[in-house]
Amino acid sequence: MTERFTIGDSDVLLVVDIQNDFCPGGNLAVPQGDEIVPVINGMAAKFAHVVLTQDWHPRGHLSFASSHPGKKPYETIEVAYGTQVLWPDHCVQGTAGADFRSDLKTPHAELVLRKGYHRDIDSYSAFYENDRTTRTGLAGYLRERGFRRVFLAGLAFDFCVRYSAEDACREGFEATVIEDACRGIDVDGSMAATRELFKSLGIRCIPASAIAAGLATT
Ligand code: VGL
Ligand code: ZN
Repeated sequence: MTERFTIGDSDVLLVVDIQNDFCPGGNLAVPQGDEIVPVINGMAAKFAHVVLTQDWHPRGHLSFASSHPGKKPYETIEVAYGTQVLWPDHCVQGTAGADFRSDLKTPHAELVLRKGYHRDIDSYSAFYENDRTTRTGLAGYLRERGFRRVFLAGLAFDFCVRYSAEDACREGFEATVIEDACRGIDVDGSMAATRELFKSLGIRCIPASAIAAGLATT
């Protein structure tokens, strides 16, 4: 039986990129991305503290294949900070694709953390941009708020959830991924690589059913 996690005041749910463009019908649709919204809604109600991330790119962002003549989505290029996967244009600031899904019900979310707004740096992680040195400020925020455990859910399992979980761990938080509250893209074996990485870092993957509301949130 899976261990149960009783949620209290030092726990935060990090809901990653539940935006129209990452769901069916969107520009960078994650297969079945919409299916996790009700799972997240149910789980979020058990957390007193919820933080949302929002992928938030300017037009002409370096991660867009359309910014590189002759390149197609899912090809890679070498940029100043290493290899970058090229994506269809997505989550452009102020567009409907960048909006949160209208069925996401997290009215008590305390922070919306936007990322990916530097034109020349992508940002999968909610903590560090893809140069792996520019900080988003989230670690400082979570520390100031006194959180110790970070539970992660959202899109995509093998990109933004993966890097956010890894960095939460690197920043000294206990990171746990709610696996049935995530869906992945799977570019070039990225799903399997993510599972391996989580194993090697001691990041647990648990089902949403293992989350129990504690006294603090009832
Ligand atoms: C994401 C690719 C590009 C994600 C964001 O949210 O996982 N993936 N931008
Ligand atoms: Zn993006």
